[in-house]
Amino acid sequence: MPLSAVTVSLVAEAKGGPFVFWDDLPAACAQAKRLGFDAIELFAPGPDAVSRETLGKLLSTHQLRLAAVGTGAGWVKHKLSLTSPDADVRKRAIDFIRSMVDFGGVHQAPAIIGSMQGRWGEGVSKEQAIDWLREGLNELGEHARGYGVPLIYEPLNRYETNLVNTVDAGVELMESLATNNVRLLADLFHMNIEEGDLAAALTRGGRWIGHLHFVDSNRRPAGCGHIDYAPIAKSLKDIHYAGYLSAEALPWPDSSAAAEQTISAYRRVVDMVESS
Ligand code: LER
Ligand code: MN
Repeated sequence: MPLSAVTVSLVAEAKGGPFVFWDDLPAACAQAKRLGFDAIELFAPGPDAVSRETLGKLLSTHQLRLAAVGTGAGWVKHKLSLTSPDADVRKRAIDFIRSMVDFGGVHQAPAIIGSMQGRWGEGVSKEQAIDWLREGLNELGEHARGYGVPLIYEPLNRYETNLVNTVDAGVELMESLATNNVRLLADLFHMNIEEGDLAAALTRGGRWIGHLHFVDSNRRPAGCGHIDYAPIAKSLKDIHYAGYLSAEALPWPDSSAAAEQTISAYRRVVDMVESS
């Protein structure tokens, strides 16, 4: 059965982005627990944003798990990308993500590569960019293995990357890797833009789907847009999905209401999974 998670951002440069809770990690953990979430997903500025002890204590006090950690700050703060034409930038991108794998790994949480994948163009061919992306995923996927967690790779919609936009393209990339320790993130917002049929894409993604961003078509909390969750629940059952439905959604109309809306939508989806 899928588990529930809610996002918390501590990244000032990401203001306006699709994260439910902002800035105050202890308050976010208390509220996540009060509403019945299983976990939080943390978008942090870097590996030193919260000490291992502080985060461990918050998680244990509130009996929450860490679902995943985002690495997007490497892009929004430092403009690092795995496919930059500049070898030094690519190296610093790998180093940053490795430190985020360590940051999450000690709490048994995987790191997510989304915006740090970058894009091809400006002198870099698509083939070259995909080769660099593969190299990064192979190295970082093997590093994550040391913590017993996968590395999570996220296809994004066409306005955010031109590398991999769909679940099918993501599966093709996964199958071309040397490591077997990378899994796909299915973000329903990106999928709503790129997929013909969300549920069918999830079914084709099958065992490669390792994490899910639970959100609606307009990036508001699930239930506030036009995504039909019934066929999605059926697909999740068919692929035996036991990962997180993690709310990466706008804090709309505000953080508390978005979290409450998400947990009730999550419960409805779990009911649909059970009864499908
Ligand atoms: C970005 O649009 C996104 O969906 C994030 O999860 C990746 O950084
Ligand atoms: Mn996402």
